[in-house]
Amino acid sequence: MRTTADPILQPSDEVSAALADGSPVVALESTIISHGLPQPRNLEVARELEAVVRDAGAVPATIAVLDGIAKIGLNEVELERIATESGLRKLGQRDLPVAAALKASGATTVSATSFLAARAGIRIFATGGLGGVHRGWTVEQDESADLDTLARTRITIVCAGVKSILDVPSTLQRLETRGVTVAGYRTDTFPGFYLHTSGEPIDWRIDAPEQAAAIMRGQDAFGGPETALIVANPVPEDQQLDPALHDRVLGEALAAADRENVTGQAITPFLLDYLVRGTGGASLEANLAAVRGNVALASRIALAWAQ
Ligand code: PSU
Ligand code: MN
Repeated sequence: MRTTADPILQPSDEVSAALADGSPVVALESTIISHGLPQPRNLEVARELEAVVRDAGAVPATIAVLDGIAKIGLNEVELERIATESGLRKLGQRDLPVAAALKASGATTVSATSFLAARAGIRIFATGGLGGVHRGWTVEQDESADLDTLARTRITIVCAGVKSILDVPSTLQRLETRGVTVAGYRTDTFPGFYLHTSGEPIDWRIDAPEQAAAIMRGQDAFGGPETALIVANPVPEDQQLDPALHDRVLGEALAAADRENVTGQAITPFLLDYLVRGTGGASLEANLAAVRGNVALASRIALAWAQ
């Protein structure tokens, strides 16, 4: 039996030390590793992303739940479990207490990772693309829990926008309604995940990591609801997925999901996997380019924030 004295939230020694002395820390999620990328590439990527953070002079904190404990910062063995263990759950924020109670293991989505990072005292988090409002939401009501968590969690999330499998304009509208701050990084339009741009305009543009840190200080100075800051960082144009190929394969993927009745938590991994296969791996390269860029930028913001 776990007693109340047992910590349910366990930062690694390295992360604890960095947080204690105010050194820059960047949170990384694990669902992208376990459910968003194919094996064996996913383990390489998990290691590579941590290396990008370290090279920038910050400490990586990959977050996951292992045997009921929310781990903030994984060691090599734990990272390998996330990448290779079969039957690993995909945990949103609402799943965390259940996983803890049942001593289950799972990868954390943006919603669960943001929540846990903020609880642990980490302010900056990098991922690929956020979840959001799904196409067909008027009927299915499928909207990622990522959005709700970002509306009540003080975290800065660097991402290449929201996944292009989603209804992007409706997602932007939800972010506006829920009061989530959005700034484009060196762009005036919202990025399109695999694509450099979604074509949707955004209101604010920043051009330096220090500006992101200044916005964060502004959030704290104003106080009020603990909302997130989304720093929307596009994949470089020369590394994006070919837009015509993207549109064609995404159309097929959406039709296949419909035909096979894929719903709920399974839909995002299904579509991403379909795109990887349908583009001969090109979507994977674009996804990775986006994530790498986001992790690098998040590290620079973490350095500016730690000043
Ligand atoms: N970014 C990626 N690949 C991913 C994800 C993000 O490049 O697989 C994951 C994140 O964990 C995000 C989740 O929270 O997809 C969204 O899932 P859903 O639509 O079921 O909320
Ligand atoms: Mn969903």
